[in-house]
Amino acid sequence: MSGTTTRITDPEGVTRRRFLAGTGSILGAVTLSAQAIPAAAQADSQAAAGPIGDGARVPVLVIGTGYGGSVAALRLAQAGVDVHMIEMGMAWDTPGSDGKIFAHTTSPDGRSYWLRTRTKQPLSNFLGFPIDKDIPRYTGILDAEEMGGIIVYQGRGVGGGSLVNGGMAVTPKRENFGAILPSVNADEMYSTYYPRANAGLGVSTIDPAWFDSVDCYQYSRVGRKHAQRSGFPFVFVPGVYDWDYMKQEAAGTVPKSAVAGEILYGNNYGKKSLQKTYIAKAKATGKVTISPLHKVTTVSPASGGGYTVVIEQLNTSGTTTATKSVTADRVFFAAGSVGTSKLLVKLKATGALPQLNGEIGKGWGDNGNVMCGRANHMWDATGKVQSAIPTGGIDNWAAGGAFAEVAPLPTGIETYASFYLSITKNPNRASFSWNAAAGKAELNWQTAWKQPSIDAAKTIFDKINSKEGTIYRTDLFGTYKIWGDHLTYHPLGGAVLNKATDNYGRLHGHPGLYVIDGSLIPGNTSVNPFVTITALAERNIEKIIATDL
Ligand code: FAE
Repeated sequence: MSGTTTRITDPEGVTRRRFLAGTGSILGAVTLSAQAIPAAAQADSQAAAGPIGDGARVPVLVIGTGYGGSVAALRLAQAGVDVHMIEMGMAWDTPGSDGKIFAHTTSPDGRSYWLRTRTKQPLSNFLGFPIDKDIPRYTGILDAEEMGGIIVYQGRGVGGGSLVNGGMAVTPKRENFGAILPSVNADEMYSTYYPRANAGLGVSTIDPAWFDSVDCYQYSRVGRKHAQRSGFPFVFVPGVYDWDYMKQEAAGTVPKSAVAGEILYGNNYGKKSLQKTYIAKAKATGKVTISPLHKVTTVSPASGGGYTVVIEQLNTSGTTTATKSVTADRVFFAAGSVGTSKLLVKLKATGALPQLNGEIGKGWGDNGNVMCGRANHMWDATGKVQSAIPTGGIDNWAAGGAFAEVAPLPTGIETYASFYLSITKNPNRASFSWNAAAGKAELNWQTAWKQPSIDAAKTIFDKINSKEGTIYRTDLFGTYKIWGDHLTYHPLGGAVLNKATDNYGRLHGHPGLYVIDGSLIPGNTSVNPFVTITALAERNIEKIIATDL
């Protein structure tokens, strides 16, 4: 069973074994076995879902099954429209031979990464040791996409980012909204669409009394104590994890997921991913069909009206097994900020959609993500058992441009580390462009553009370190490297609302084409983005249904 094997065959094998012996950490425990991968079963379940046929004609085709795509599918179906969703990743509804659908954080296997032969963990080192390892190449759940100067982490599969994310479901402060989506009426968002999104996603906040008493949030309570001693407000971060289930996990009465440290590669229990909320409701209408392991490559006007959509069917090795051409009256781009931007810059540059305007590919930001760790004193233990779902944040947005979440470090051992993901006010914006020679879209982000994020995060952590007499950890992102400034989990922009599209996501120049995902948001949401992506999608689809259909 995955997670119990410690067979280590990577080049650092000897070092790894010594490391395991030295620390007892389960972070290094790895199985390279492919048995956990349910290839045949996944193929069966995809057949049962009824993949789209070559030559099909559909009223609405949605590219991608993340937040934007799921909202569009549900609301269109409720309005009586048949919808077909195309998803490049797998269905994630079939257990592997270990009995689990998703691999554990500390024992990644083929299920964990999208078409990689070696893991690319956000936290690449521990105690100075590199912790990445070889895995079988497979259409796994987390894509660590290396774009110019930044690694963009994204979910792959039915449910998009909701499969892999931390479930932190944060509505931005009203006072910050004008800077997030300047062309959108804030009154409507806060009275109607944020509440609708929060209800649809099943958002709730942890019971504070339980938080104060349970072992698995000791790390978060230490984070709160340090924040408050330095005069920073600590806020509870709402989430989509089922807190009642987590209480039972902590009590040992149900199989563990968050409390066992599951995050990044899927939660086997407890997290209300889109598969359990919007997508479940959409499927229940009987009007929504999903084709997993299908990737859209081209959209162009069809001669008889509507759009011709070319789709590649993939196997679990990532090889194209069929190419299908279908016609859709309307197409919703919901492939995520990177997926939608890459498709649109290609379609504009290659002349497939010649009327797209010059804003396509622009306004891309990383939501100011930067990570760091602090080394605590021995009397400030953060706990061996850490719930993988963060639930608290330090709000220094107004004064220092940073909102820092107290993140878990679920290694299974006491690390005496506090670990944080900061969302910061980083003004840098990148653009996607089409490289015709290479035949691919490229992003011009530069690693040095993270400096404003580091500066903003330091407004919190320099002060806490000085107050507590502590220092930054330098062993988590390399050797003697403090900042995790090479990545983002929150790609936003590339088809910005009211610029590349009209104020409701209609692409200029091509009636019947819409953008409805994170690419509409110009680079920053001041907090974690999926509630805003969902609320904006709720707003836009309501208008589109009322006026266009
Ligand atoms: P997304 O959810 O990315 O869905 C796009 C879908 O389109 C994916 O399933 C793709 O596989 C699919 N796709 C792409 N290209 C194609 C194509 N050509 N053909 C067919 N399908 C395609 O888009 N946000 C929070 O608010 N709170 C958190 O706690 C949080 N934690 C995160 C942790 C991790 C590790 C990661 C990676 C992200 C996290 N996020 C979090 C970000 C959040 O998941 C992300 O903003 C949303 O998922 C973006 O939603 P979209 O609908 O834009």
